[in-house]
Amino acid sequence: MVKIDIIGAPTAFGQPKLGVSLGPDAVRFSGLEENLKSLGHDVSDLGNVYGNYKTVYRKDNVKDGQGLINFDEVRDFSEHLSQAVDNTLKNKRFPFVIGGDHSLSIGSVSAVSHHYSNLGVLWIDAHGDINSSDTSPSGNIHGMPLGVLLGEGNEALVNINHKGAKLKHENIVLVGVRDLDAGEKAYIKKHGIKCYTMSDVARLGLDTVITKALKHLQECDGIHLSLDVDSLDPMEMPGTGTKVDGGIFLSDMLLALNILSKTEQLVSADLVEVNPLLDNRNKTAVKAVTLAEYIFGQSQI
Ligand code: HAR
Ligand code: MN
Ligand code: MN
Ligand code: MN
Repeated sequence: MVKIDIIGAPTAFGQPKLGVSLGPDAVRFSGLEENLKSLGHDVSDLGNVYGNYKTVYRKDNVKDGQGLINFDEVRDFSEHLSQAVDNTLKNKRFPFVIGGDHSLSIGSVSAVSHHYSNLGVLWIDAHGDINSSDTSPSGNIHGMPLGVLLGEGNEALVNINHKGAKLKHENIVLVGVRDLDAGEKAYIKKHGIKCYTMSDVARLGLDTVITKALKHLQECDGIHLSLDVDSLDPMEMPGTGTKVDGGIFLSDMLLALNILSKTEQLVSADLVEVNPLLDNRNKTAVKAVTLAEYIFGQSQI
């Protein structure tokens, strides 16, 4: 039995497409809390986190001097989310953060890293999200959370929750990536970051990849899962903002999550980038709930 706090993180400030701020409610309305409860967990939905701004999105996405889009809003939201995640961990509960765009992981992981000094992160995504304000081609902060958490680029983002880098390069594993910018490729190579691309997944199988990833993180005192729904194939998950063909299929992902759910090291998770306005009859949110069930131990028999 896991004591789970569902934390809605409806931020859309990290990217330009409207609708991802509706993600948490679409996932709730698809049965998230009820289904996790019926697996035997103690589940509490804490509602959504909001920052000091009146909205969680902007129609005009404004670049600041450093080329960061909606920087003030992202920083503010991240601080608020990190406080919520901190509280959940202080209460000895599992923060399950539902997005919202992937910039939210700056706030969630920053808080988790304050409680685990050797935190590992399993980042399942079509993208690397390891740009910084220096390397980003777009200025969209949802392409930068891992860069920020590694201490790169804009200092105010790096210092969210507490000062300095939150993760070690050797404690990250990327899985499912198939759309990396040139700067991201160079950074991953330079720092020797463990990265299983979609080609690796095709060759080895996702179950083997996850088993290898867990082996890589075996010395970590906790593991955070950051699951971007665009890691799955767009045929499975149409309701997301940056689709990339050639992704993971649901059956393979469920098998991998089943393996992951068995490790005692898993301490927190994000499920991000569900955008109901881009979806086909809410099927992305419905499948997101299935992913959630498997993260918390659902199996097929
Ligand atoms: N790498 C590109 C950028 O930094 C696109 C990032 C898209 N990111 C996400 N999150 N959807 O995974 O702008
Ligand atoms: Mn992402
Ligand atoms: Mn803290
Ligand atoms: Mn992505």
